[in-house]
Amino acid sequence: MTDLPLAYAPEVADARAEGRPIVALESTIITHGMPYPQNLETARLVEATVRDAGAVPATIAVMMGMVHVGLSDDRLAALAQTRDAMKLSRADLAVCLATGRTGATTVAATMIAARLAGIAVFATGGIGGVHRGAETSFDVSADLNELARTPVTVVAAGAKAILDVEKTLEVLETLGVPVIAYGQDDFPAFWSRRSGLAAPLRMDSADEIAAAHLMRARLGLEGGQLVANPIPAGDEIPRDEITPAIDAALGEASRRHIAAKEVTPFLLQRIFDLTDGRSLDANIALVRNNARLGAAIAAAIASRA
Ligand code: PSU
Repeated sequence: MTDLPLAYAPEVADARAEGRPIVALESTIITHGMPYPQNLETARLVEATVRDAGAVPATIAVMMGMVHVGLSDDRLAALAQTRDAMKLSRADLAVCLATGRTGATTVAATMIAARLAGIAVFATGGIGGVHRGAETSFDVSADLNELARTPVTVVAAGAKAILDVEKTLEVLETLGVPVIAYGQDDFPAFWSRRSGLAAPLRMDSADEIAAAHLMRARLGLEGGQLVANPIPAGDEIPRDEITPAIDAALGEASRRHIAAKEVTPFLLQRIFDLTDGRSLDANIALVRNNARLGAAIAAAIASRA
């Protein structure tokens, strides 16, 4: 494993050596999910949240031919201002490394990097999924396939409500991915606590989720777990309030023929504009909430391992 192109931040290297809990964090949310400077402030805040919850944060990004597992504050600040960072998934990770470009990792690429680094838990905002109209566009995020193949527990606030959440759940079921709602029966919808769709599984403690993670490894099951953690009640934008903004943004994306990797960043930006920034406040709150739960799960895995 020594010749892997991985560069560990000192605190992550120490935590690995000592078997202390680590939570992987992605970087597409920084480069493509939020505007500067809120993206940098949020990235720092999420790292601090993981530390306060007793784990070590490892923000993952590709720079200078290496997958950085844990970023120094200088590197984080540089990444947050990089306008042409690649948005990396399974398909383009190796090309970015081989050509020395700067790349931000999506859920899929962060899972790959976390597995290579021996990190069991990864916290983010919302996974990619099946886009609306996928029956004609075939636009399905590579995140779903990655959840089926790579054994990392991903904590997210469900799937972004810009997606076809029902079809996203169907595909996850087909792929054999455990979708575990945390503390409620409903699958959460990112900015809102409820999607109106039941999650296939429910768990109420980080310890049980850790036990299920370790049990999958004992059984030799490939693929990860999706833990769907609802946004805190005080921070949510209820579904009937966010829906008009989502519908307007989707209409605009279709009129402007926005496609492929551009769709999610475009919609997030438009919903930010249409809600006067309220969607960003909710996004920050839900990511921090996921970082806290991720730290608790990582701690429970470390204490059981
Ligand atoms: N969570 C957020 N904001 C984001 C993302 C997650 O709060 O921008 C990113 C993740 O990197 C995820 C990506 O993998 O959105 C999904 O992109 P796509 O729909 O193009 O697969």
